[in-house]
Amino acid sequence: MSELAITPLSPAIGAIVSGLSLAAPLSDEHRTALNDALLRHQLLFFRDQALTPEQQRDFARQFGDLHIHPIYPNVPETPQILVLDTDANNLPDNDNWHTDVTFIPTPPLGAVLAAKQLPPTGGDTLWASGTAAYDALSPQLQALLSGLTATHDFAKSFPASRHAISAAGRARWEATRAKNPPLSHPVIRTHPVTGRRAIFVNEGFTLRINELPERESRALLDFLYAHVARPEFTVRWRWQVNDVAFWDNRVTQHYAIADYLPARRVMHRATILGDAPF
Ligand SMILES: O=C(O)CCC(=O)C(=O)O
Ligand SMILES: [Fe+2]
Repeated sequence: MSELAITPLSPAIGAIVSGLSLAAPLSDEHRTALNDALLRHQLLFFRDQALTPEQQRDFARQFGDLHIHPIYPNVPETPQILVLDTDANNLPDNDNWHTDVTFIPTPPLGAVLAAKQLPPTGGDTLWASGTAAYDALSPQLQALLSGLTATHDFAKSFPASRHAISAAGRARWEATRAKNPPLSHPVIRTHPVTGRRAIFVNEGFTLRINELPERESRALLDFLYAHVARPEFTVRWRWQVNDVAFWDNRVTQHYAIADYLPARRVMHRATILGDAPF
């Protein structure tokens, strides 16, 4: 068995893993080691992984069942692989802090993102640790937040104005809307494995804190969004082609910087289903 080297990128979040090809099935030892590293660092990077869509799907599947995104396009023969192919004609829309797919009752456990084509410069991605951000709050605010729930809505990040233009787009959007009515998640979630607590509201999908008047909800959400994004809790990744990122989506948020237009940037994502937040 090859030796894995795991090099942290910051105290709060992120590590680089070397000594492993993701293209072949993992040994039990390597799968366990990656799982442990993911729980510890919340975000893992791998260099020089020229994965086919099938290999990326099969890698991700070793950690759980995969989600098929209702709106984003996918690789037709491998629908579990979502394609983010952006340029001046298809503008990026992930330049906001978000946790993926919190508009379903069981948001993803994690995601595996591969860089396929990159702009000459720009197009970095940032991640933030919701546990580090939670830990840094005062006990008083932690206690206040712990009893609260928030509404999340798919349409906040996938508005009809962008996704319901063509007839086919409108039909898909309407069906997705009907299947995914706004729902509630706890504002603070407990990681099901580590037991650590994390801020679990995000600018991408969260509409409001249910138990508070709108003005208080707005002020508190704005504070939490700014707090999670403090540099102390984040890491910024400068991609190379064939880099792969694997993040724990239960306790992190991310932001894809949209500074590279009109150049093109192509990413492939596999999304691993999770369980109901508590
Ligand atoms: O393109 C990126 O770097 C990340 C996009 C994103 O938000 C995602 O893949 O979930
Ligand atoms: Fe995302």
